[in-house]
Amino acid sequence: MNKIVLITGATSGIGLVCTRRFAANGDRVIITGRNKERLEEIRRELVEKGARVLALVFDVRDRQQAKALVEGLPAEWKEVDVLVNNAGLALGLEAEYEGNPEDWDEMVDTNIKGLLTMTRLVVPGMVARNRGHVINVGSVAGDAAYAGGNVYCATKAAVKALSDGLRIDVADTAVRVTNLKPGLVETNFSNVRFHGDRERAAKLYQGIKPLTGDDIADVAVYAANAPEHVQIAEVLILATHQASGSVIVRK
Ligand code: NDP
Ligand code: 8X3
Repeated sequence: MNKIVLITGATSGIGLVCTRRFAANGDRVIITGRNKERLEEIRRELVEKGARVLALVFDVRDRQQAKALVEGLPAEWKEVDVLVNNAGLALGLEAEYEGNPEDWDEMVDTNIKGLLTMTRLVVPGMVARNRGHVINVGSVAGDAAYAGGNVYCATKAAVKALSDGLRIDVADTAVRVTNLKPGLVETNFSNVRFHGDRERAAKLYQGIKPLTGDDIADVAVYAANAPEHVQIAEVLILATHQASGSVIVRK
């Protein structure tokens, strides 16, 4: 059955590929992000291919704006079936005692509080309809800290706890909760992490074949289309030569 899928951070990387894949599947997609022009380009590209796409421009850290836009969805877009909580970022790779408090705030506000805001806005409708699916993009970084990962790893450990907590809270309904935990995926992630130092970012993906957004979207689309009695609760997806957050074999 075709679904309504709301994806945060749909302008780049994993969120963008998930958008394309769900749209190609015939699902209606609500794409959200901060970059109005990019969202409009993506919307137009997909609509030209026959997809049904609605764009909402907001920062997940802005709770009032998120609330106004989600509550103001047109009636035919209101019944969101799948929420992909993807918007997120890492900033810096410094030791915890040398980190930048502004970077900490942005990671916590986006990766934890933004995800919670979206969950709070969308899941009550799912519970009322006794139908729905929340796909949180966690990370291998949430399984164990790695050098310099400190606050980012903590935010992704929080995504694990929030996914597990929500799964308990909706266990008496047909709503499903998935925590997708990718390892190294080549996206804009490391450019953002290193504040635009593209050379440093590129080095991370040298000597190893990293995952792509498609590898993650494969699992998201599979989980969203699994039979109703099947809940893909948590998936760790790693490149073949990555064994954990800190063990990556480059050749
Ligand atoms: P990208 O940088 O390519 O994409 C991140 C997306 O999140 C962008 O669309 C970005 O929008 C959006 N975003 C960031 N902050 C906000 C905000 N405050 N409000 C709304 N949107 C925001 O990285 P990825 O695709 O790799 O990252 C997607 C998710 O995957 C993140 O949660 C990340 O932690 C997670 N992840 C990534 C891995 C990787 O190796 N790449 C591995 C494991 C998990 P904008 O362009 O406006 O900044
Ligand atoms: C992104 C993967 O290993 O760079 O969450 O933290 S990692």
